[in-house]
Amino acid sequence: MSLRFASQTLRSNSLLKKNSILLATRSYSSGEKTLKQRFAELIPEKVDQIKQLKKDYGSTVIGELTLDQAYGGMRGIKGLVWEGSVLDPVEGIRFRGRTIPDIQKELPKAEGGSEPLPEALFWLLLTGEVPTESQVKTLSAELAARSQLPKHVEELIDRSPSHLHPMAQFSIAVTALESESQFAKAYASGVSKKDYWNYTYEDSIELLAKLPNIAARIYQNVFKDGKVPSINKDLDYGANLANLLGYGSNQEFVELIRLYLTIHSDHEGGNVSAHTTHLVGSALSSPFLSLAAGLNGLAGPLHGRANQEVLEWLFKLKDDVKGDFSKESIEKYLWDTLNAGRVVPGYGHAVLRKTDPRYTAQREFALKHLPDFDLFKLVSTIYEVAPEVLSKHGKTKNPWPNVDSHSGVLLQYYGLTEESFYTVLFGVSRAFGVLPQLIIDRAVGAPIERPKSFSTEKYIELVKGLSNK
Ligand SMILES: CC(C)(COP(=O)(O)OP(=O)(O)OC[C@H]1O[C@@H](n2cnc3c(N)ncnc32)[C@H](O)[C@@H]1OP(=O)(O)O)[C@@H](O)C(=O)NCCC(=O)NCCS
Ligand SMILES: *[C@@H]1O[C@H](CO)[C@@H](O)[C@H](O)[C@H]1NC(C)=O
Ligand SMILES: CC(=O)N[C@H]1CO[C@H](CO)[C@@H](O)[C@@H]1O
Repeated sequence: MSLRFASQTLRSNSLLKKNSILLATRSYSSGEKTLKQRFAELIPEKVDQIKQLKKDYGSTVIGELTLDQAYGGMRGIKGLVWEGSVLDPVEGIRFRGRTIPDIQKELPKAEGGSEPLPEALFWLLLTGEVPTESQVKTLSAELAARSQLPKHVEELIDRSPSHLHPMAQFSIAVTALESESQFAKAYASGVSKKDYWNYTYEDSIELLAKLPNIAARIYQNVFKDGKVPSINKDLDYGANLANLLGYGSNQEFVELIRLYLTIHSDHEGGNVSAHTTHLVGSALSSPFLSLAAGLNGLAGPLHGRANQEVLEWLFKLKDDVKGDFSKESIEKYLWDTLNAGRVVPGYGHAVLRKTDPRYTAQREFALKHLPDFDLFKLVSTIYEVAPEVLSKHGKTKNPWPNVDSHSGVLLQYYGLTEESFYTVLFGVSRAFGVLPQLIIDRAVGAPIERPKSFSTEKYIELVKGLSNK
């Protein structure tokens, strides 16, 4: 064993010890199972279920594949496994079988709050079970306790120039957390495959715990005076994030953040950010490296950045109609957009074929808390007009609004007006959706991912051969 290797192993052992002591004290404080204990109990069932399924149906044909799909962004090809959520074109997303209204009703809430706690959703996505209030409290406390950033990560963020897009800073900071990876250390010390999930779990919690400090440090550096408040160990995740951003004194905003983090978390496994995180993880890169890769995808304008674009479009509309917010005037603006060959941002979807329930949840939040806000009224009028215009236009398969057409307006109302930061909030939320699958992947021994590719010449050969038959 080389010296470097030996010292790495030594360090990792002491780290692990420190951590298991922490966990032991924590499970003392509540008689109930911790998330990690509950997940450990559930794994064997899942492993057996998959083993049996493969044994019984392993060679069953589950779909066909056309050449168009190979060239068309692989739409509709079944080839990924994702336990947390399934998207129905009409009904929208279900998290472990539950719709958004279901989880708003069933998941534990903060005292006095009415929106679900995102850490409760994390529990649900990982186990399929709704946690009790005290189980969520224990998880919130653990996340707060592990929130502090290593010095070198703080320094990296502080040294980033303010013209570097917040998403690029976010990705750099998450990548640099690799120094803390228990998974990387455990792997290097040669732990058994069946223990991979244990360290993936620890890294995932560590990562989630540190995201509020990363996001807030970027926000405060780029847009404010660079001072980041401290985490309050008695608060839930959403309340802490709101505090760190500087909006924690407004309880409505805190509620919005809880809702926002919950509904932006997961939208099946084929989404760029979800798929990328899962793919990079399949090479046994740590959760830090895997999530950072996913965040780089989320930064793209066709994906997470669309919420920024909706807002820019709305502001232009506002200028353009000069105070005339009648349906007629908005209808004209919509046609102007379409006739200029541009898309109506926030409308349309690759899979959905009706109003996105994530849009509806945000609309209901607005109706409750900000019914008279002019930007909200504008968004509402567009909702009355746009589907008909888009249907008449006849191109899009889905004339209904998606999640991004509403999220920015809510943040604007509470004064978080810096659009270029919005995708960072989206990224914090996405971590709640993609990390559970990463833990499950390691627990069930998911292999490295490696689909088959051909060159165009090879595809020509293939289709000619097939159509001659
Ligand atoms: C979400 C989106 C990328 C899905 O793309 P898709 O799966 O290719 O959508 P469709 O199959 O319905 O597209 C068919 C046609 O309708 C057009 N179309 C789709 N949504 C449209 C919209 N909101 N406004 C105008 N035209 C639209 C497409 O550009 C495409 O035109 P083309 O044939 O000239 O290329 C697309 O609807 C879009 O660009 N929406 C606006 C941006 C947005 O809101 N993004 C956030 C996504 S959550
Ligand atoms: C995870 O690893 C630690 C350190 O090796 C060990 O103490 C703990 O028992 C493991 N937990 C599980 C659930 O395997
Ligand atoms: C194609 C697809 O499913 N796109 C989704 C990817 O993720 C964003 C954020 O959840 C969704 O809004 C898109 O609909």
